[in-house]
Amino acid sequence: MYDIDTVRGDFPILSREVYGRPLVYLDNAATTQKPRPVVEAIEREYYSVNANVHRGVHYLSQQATELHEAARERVRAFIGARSAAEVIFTRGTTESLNLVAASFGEAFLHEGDEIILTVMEHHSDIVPWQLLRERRGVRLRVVPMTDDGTLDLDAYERLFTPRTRLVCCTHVSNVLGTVNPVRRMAGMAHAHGARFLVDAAQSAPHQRVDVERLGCDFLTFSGHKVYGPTGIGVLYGREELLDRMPPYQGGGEMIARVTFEHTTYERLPYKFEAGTPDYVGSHALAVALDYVEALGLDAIAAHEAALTRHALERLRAVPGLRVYGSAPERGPVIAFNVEGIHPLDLGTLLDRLGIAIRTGHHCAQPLMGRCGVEGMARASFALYNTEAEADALAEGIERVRRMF
Ligand code: C6P
Repeated sequence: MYDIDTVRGDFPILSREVYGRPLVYLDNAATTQKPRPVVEAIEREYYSVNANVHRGVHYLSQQATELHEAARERVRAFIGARSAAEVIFTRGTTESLNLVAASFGEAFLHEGDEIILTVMEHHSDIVPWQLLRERRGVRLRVVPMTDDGTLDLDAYERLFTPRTRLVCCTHVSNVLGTVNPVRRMAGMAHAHGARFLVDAAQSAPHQRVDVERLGCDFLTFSGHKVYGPTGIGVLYGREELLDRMPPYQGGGEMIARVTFEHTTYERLPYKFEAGTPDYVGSHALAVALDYVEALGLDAIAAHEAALTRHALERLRAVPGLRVYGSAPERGPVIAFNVEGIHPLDLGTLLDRLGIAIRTGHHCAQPLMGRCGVEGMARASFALYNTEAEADALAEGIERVRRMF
């Protein structure tokens, strides 16, 4: 187990106050705070290396390019991809998913083809497929879940038809915390000749995501949820698929040769990276991954699991509080409502106590519908949270309850 005080010392923002109270930051599923090495890496690169990548013959450009490509290799190792050509830098999970929808859709999907999603997908893994449905006439089918927040795998199996081409599934639900059995689900998809995409936005910060072990064809995650900067994210794709997919956007970086009559494209991964990339962000993301790996993903997972157990125990003891989702395997996310209190009021009043949680539909309105609510409150934990903070949350909720 790592030393939590030392860890917290790496995150200056955790020692600030809001409304004169110590900050209790429990909105980590939305975005995580940044450790010093990440912020310092950004400062260092802008102050001493900054130059555009892949273009210049000059020293700084070459150095910036080396950092950017080293970051790609860092990500490759982090997700266990076979080749750095399979790692595409994007703006985040949302852009990664839109890229797959546009480009895989263009290359492989035709009218009447089917895509399977799950009822617990984030809007980022729903709307791009609906846009594709409008363009291409594909059909969307949805895996239901049982009342405890577990995907119904029998129903999943029954959704496959000879027209199923792709399955897209979140690894960990950003609302229920459910860890979905994506390895098994990928195997089932492959048995039906379909491809499998894992949205790892909520898993990459908390557990090892190894693309070979998971057996997925695509995987997406966001830098800002894994202690890196905003504006950088990753799309992993199998090389043989990416090779057959057309570019997503056109511009500099992604071309081999341009004439007005005809353009040829760069090799992977550059074919999918039009324009100046966020080379400072990629380097800072690599530093964030170094940070996480230095602490150890297993140690982080153990810390967060113990914390989530403790928080669940405390929250379940609050009268009138209902936790959504009780899947046996869960990530450090707890969504709940308290009888008689609107989640927005709860969030606003907790904020006055210095406690930051998220409230609303969590960009998962179909899931809200399945749970029969408009919105929920949600606490989500990270590697720097403590049992004392979970206690502060439970006590804060009790205090708000007494006001109603
Ligand atoms: N969920 C949350 O508070 P972006 O915004 O592109 O970095 O990530 C989108 C996204 C995709 N999939 C899942 C499972 C997610 O949880 C998210 C982001 C945040 O739950 C913001 S809505």
